[in-house]
Amino acid sequence: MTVREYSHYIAGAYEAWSGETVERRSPANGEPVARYASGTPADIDRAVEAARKAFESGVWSELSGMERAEVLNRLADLIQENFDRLVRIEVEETGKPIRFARGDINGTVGLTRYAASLGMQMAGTTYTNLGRDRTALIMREPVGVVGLVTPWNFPALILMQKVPFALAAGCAVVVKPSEFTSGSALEIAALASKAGLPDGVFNVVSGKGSIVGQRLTDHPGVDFISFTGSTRVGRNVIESSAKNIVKTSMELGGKSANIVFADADLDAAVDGALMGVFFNNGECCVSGSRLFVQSTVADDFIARVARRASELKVGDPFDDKTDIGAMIDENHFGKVLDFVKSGVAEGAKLLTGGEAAKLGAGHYVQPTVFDHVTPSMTIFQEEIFGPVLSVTRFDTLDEVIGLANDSQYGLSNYVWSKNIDTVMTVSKRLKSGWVQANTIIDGAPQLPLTGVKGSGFGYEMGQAGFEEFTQLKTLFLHTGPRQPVFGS
Ligand code: TXE
Repeated sequence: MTVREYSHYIAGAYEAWSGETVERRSPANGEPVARYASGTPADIDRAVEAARKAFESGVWSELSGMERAEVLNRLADLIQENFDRLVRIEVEETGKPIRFARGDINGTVGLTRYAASLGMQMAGTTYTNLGRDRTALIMREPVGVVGLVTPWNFPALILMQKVPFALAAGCAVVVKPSEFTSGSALEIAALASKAGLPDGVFNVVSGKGSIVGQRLTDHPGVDFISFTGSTRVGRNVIESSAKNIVKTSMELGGKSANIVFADADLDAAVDGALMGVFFNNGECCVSGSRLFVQSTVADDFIARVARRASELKVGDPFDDKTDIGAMIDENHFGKVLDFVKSGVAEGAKLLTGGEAAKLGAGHYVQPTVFDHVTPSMTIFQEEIFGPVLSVTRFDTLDEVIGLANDSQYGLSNYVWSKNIDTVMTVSKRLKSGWVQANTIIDGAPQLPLTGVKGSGFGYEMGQAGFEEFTQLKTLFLHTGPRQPVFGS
């Protein structure tokens, strides 16, 4: 296998690099797959300067929405043309099953085309009812130079939940991708240049979070930081933003409830329970990792979930039939297994899995299901970010709302019931930015994602996600003779 090598992408080109590198080994087999420049604060400074220069020159920010949309749609075409290569990079670097990586890259195309259309409709408001000679224009402008920090679980998808929206608004961006999975960001930036994006509008600096991530979020030349990652680092980024008084958007962790009422389509809900926690190896912020099942159907339902989980295929991410691939790295793999141990030690009932799946040099975890999990247990409260399901039984609607909301997080929740009253009542009372009914981890570029509580704030995708990259300026316009205030 050839090892892909990258340096930073700044001002429309890969820079020459002779400094330290970060080596990425495939979590599936331990083989080296990529080498990135291990950036320094000076690299971030150069990238921010390039972005500032491009932004202020107007070469992108002053184009019409139509012109920006043309470039973004060409970028979407180029992503499609490079589909297989981008899918391969995602699988090599993340260890996720290839069918999910294909979904991710397809997702980036949809997000890019949707964002292009929003850019064409970027508009403000005019007030003509303020009285004679008085008009106000509320103008929507790009926020400026944007710092984007992205994680490893959906390297291309989360990148493109941000980048095309920022570009459609007229911003210039500096991206700091995860040090585990920087390949797709570095490739997509070069594709954007090929699509006609002016130099300096889309820059990528690779390297460690504590060095380049920290410098980007501390940088006084950045107007807005959009971060996706852990709550711990998110808090740190908010602290940095206080120094420079810049706006931030935080998409952090989650511990979503997946609630199954007895009157649900139970076949669909069994599949939903599996999808909820085993999709993307369980390394998913909107994972339905806490399953709540109504007692009257619980024994049979939980037995079916556990049996189906035990039949899932764990292994080679490049195999089309694989359901669960490798954990992102050895450290995270160890953390997931420690959570499993805590579940056993704290008295949850292990129904299936619970160990590493021994498959060569990769970091694989068996699909794991725990029953009789209670709110005092670690596995009920902490984001595990692996293929580990916690199951809790409930009797009444009020009881399950209390259980579901007993979490530091509030990103997404799910409810399964054929009763519209149940669905509406539960949806309204759940404390999260997103609720899905009779489906799970579904979505579309038009739908904003946001969190409450420890899951963060700010919007990603949808009209609201686009508006994050804009700001309003009010122009109050007086025409005709003006009545003096201080005499004549
Ligand atoms: O995230 P980090 P990690 C959760 C999940 C996972 C845990 C740890 O629970 O197990 O976080 O993952 C950059 N200043 N999620 O360690 O460290 C870093 O380089 C600025 C949830 O990978 O938060 C990377 O680009 N940036 C989540 C990004 O922050 C810094 C997705 C995220 O890394 C930095 C991923 C610093 N001081 C993990 N330190 C979700 N919401 O989907 C690191 N970074």
